[in-house]
Amino acid sequence: MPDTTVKPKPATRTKVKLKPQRPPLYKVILLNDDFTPREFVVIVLKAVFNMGEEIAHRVMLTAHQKGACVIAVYTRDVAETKAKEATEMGKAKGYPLFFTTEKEE
Ligand code: TYC
Repeated sequence: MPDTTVKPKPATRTKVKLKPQRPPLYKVILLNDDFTPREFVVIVLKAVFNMGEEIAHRVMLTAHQKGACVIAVYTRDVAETKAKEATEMGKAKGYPLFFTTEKEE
């Protein structure tokens, strides 16, 4: 008689390595222009990016001298919302102040 008993399979395990997934981060970049008053740039940096006076002033000067300055890093949604909000503050006053975002490598 053939052996028809069902034999249990030997236990096999597949190791699934779970890599913790971090969301990609986006830089918010402040661009220089020739028209927005320096003090107004400082006001926007303080209001939208929660900077203190000293840091905001230093960041504004860096953009003024170098043409642009990375000011913060956030998840995509937060970066885009803050860049838009800050750009809108300038627009409301008729200034060409501009904040953009860029994915971090
Ligand atoms: N360059 C502007 C001026 O001389 C000031 C300024 C600084 C504007 C930084 C934008 O991102 C900026 N009035």
